[in-house]
Amino acid sequence: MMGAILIIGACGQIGTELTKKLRSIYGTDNVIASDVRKTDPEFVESGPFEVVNALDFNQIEEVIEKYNVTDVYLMAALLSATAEKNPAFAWDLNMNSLFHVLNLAKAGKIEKIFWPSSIAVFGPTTPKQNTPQYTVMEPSTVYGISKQSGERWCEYYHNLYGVDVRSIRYPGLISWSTLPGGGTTDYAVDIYHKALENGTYNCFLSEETRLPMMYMDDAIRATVEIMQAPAENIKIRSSYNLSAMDFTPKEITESIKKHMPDFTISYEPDFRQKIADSWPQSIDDSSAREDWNWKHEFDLDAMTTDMLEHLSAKAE
Ligand code: AKB
Repeated sequence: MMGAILIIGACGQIGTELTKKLRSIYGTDNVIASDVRKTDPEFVESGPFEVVNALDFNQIEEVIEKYNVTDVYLMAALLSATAEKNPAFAWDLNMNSLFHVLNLAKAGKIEKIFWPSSIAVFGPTTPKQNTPQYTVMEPSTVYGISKQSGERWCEYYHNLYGVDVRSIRYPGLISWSTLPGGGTTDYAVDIYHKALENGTYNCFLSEETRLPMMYMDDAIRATVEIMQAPAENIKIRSSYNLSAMDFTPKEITESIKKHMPDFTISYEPDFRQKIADSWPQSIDDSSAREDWNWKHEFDLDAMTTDMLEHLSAKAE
């Protein structure tokens, strides 16, 4: 029988939304949010919350025992841009937090794990268009190397120890309610904020940089759906390609201009350009669509309408 759910890294961009969604499905008291520190007091007080350092095995184990946790969502990680600035810590956090939960599952203390991977597992030698599920993978960022290694370990723990671990390669994620931190795709969130605040945006990627992206509503639904799918449907135990849309800074600008004709953009590529250039431009996610019926809902224009509506309402 399913016990409580623990979200590690619940205060981050995905964790915050995921906590709300899982609480609406399974009940507030059954979903334990945790993070290395208490951030937004409103969020922290909205349900059970524990301070947990994802690098501390004993802390994770104590919370699991305290709440009779069966399902863990490990969302704590350093993203691509931040990881390049602190490679040793990124490797430590991204790998050892994963080993902790995999080992807890191996020991029979938890039943199911969600662990996010990323399009960053691909690299400059990967086919860029419609990147297949199985292809050349030579990531050139610390973040990508950690995610690719993590995928291998997930599959290994599943094959050797029967650990029920499920994973998605998230593209860039865009949401109105929570800000991202330290990613290369973050411009696609910031641009909406700056459009409403200043009517102009200075982009750190060049205008033709095409990247795979997804609206947060779709990403959260995918996460819930892969975890709810019968175990036999999850045929890939490394991580699933997942896709919704792909666009360039120029195209997102055009989409915003449909609502705000005076909006302007300038371009000043920085170190993140090289990271973006090493990633796929679009993703083939037919395995996710076949195995557990994945279907996206939001395209670029639908996302822009929803983002601008919510951000304008929030500002009032
Ligand atoms: C990042 O830009 O680092 C992340 C990702 C694509 O995993 N959003």
